[in-house]
Amino acid sequence: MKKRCIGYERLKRGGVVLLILSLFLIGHSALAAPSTFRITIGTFFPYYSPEVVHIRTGTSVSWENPTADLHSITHDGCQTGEACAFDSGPLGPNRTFSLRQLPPGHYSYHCSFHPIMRGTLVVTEPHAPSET
Ligand SMILES: [Cu+2]
Repeated sequence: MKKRCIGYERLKRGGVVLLILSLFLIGHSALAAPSTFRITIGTFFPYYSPEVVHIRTGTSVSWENPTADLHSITHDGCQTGEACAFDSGPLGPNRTFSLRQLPPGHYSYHCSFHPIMRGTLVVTEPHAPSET
């Protein structure tokens, strides 16, 4: 009788471990595949397509350069002397620049090689009531 009780306890403990393990795996797979917003760099307008992008915090954003030229994704603040939020540096053909964990804000950016190339990235909180 006592032996049977121990066996049941062991089974119950095993079930709890399995439950925790499955929850961990679900959480892990969600982390392994974060959503990414893709922006394509072009030689003609819009140079960053789409030109204006709205994302939620936690969403990654990546810029792909399918052109034959060097470009950059440079936050305007890097040039004006304000806070420099991001700067890809020279991004060669077929290269990708990715950003994640960007704080909420309104980021205007440009290409340091071709100042005519401009884009805007707006990052908002997941439950922000509205944006300005
Ligand atoms: Cu450029």
